[in-house]
Amino acid sequence: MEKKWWHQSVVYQIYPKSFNDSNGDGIGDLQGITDKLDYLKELGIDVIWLSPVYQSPMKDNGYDISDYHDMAPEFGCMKNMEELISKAKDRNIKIIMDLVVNHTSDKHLWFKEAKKSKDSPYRDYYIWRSGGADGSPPNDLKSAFGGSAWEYDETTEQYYAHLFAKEQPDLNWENPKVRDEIHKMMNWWLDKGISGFRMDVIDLIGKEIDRKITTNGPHLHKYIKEMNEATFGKYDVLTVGETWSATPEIAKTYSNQDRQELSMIFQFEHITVDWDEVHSKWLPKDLDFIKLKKVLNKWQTKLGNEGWNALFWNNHDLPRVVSKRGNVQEYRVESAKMLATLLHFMKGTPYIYQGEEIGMTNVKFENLGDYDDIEIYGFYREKIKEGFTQKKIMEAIWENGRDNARTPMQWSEEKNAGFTEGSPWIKVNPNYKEINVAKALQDESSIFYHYQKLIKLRRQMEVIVYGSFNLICEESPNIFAYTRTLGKDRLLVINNFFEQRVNFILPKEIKYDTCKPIISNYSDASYLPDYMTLRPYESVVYLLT
Ligand code: TEU
Ligand code: CA
Repeated sequence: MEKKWWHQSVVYQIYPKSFNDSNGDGIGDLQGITDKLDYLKELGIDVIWLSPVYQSPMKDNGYDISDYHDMAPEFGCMKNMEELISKAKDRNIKIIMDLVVNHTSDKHLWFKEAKKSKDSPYRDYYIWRSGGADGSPPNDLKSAFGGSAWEYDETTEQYYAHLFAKEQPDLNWENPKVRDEIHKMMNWWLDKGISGFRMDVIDLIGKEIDRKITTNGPHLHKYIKEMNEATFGKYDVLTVGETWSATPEIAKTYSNQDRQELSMIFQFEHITVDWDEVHSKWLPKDLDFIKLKKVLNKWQTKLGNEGWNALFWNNHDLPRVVSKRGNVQEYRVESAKMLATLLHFMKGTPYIYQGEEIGMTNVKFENLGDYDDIEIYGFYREKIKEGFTQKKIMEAIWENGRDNARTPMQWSEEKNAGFTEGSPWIKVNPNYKEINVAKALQDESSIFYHYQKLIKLRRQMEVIVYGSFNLICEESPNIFAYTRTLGKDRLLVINNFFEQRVNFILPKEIKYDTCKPIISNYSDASYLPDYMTLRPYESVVYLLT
């Protein structure tokens, strides 16, 4: 496997609407991001993944794009974007853009034209079908946000397909003109100096809608290969596909260097491990910890030299990990650091989602009206229809709703957490006086400095990047421990995943001459790993030689 710059990098995801508002309109913006570059430099990250900043009616906060070549005016203008790219570059920070091309907004010029008549030159940019004899939709495919995946259009008396909201019509990737337009647009952005793309639901673009095949469709890899050849293959960039349906075998088809497709993908098996078959994420089962270990172990060991992992706990669609898997009552700091260490010492490229580095938590709004997310409202409507109680639905939203990740970034204990001078588009988490960046920067034992140290260590130690992974204590119901080995260097990573104290006994086959703890989440970590009692969420990493 050829070494790449992005093997060594740490990526930071920004959700622009919620990051930092520079002009007091209550909405985060590009200038606001530029203003915080020094903060990100201090954290030490190498790459920013910007969630969509393109022109958009914002039905899905920018994942519904109406113009790929211009910025959303609430975020700023092209000059702000160019300045962000160049000021980031001055600090050695690269920018990757969100590429949302499974669908556009219904307000995109292509769709507005396509709707006008069956003869429109843009008609075949989208997926149109006639209904059944009784007027019913072409088939029973469902939208991810609730209801049918087909919307009837009066003008031409046909349905169009939308796997997400009806305002997000799916592009017809079978049309070579569509692929060509997308390639041109991607090259236009690459020429502006961006360093890659995060590809939204890219596993859907090879779909065959009539056969109800959506993920991993027969044309998928042909389209990705073609895209690589026509666009980013000529540049030294990072590409990461969002692929909810990936298994390790599938991951290799994307990220094996010999195949010339993508750098890596986001897989979600460690996220969906507790999802319920019927209600997916909304009414999860209890976590099966052994299963979680098995899943991550599988991903760590199966790719070998034929692929590369993306490592993450959080993104803009997921609840905050410290709320989900940690303990926000008594052990917020300890558990946030443990989760960070566990992830950052695995093999792959780590992604940090804004606010994760200060241990931001889920939010609990009592009124449905305080939520904004289109998915939350779709879920609410559907479950009311199914007869669920209001209480049950609200609890599901508190635990798993996407707005948990989208409350404003908590910068300080000032008004609106220092996010805006005006009134924020979504309420700030009331815990901002306790949890904020200013406070974290003043406290050398904060979660922030733990992340900073993890990033520094990755840069200093090749074993973190390339060492082989070996899970130990597999059967332990409490401990998540593993080793990483490269040449003479071996890392021993020990994490108590829970609150109960538990004994760790070093497996006999692990021998060492010298031993040095390199990072931990209690100030007085043990100096020898041979036998110890792990405290709540205790996490410690040793370098053994
Ligand atoms: O998400 C893909 C997706 O499948 C989500 O609906 C996901 O299942 C859900 O959010 C899990 O909580 C991507 C984007 O990341 C998301 O923000 C967009 O809404 C969606 O695509 C449509 O573009
Ligand atoms: Ca603003």
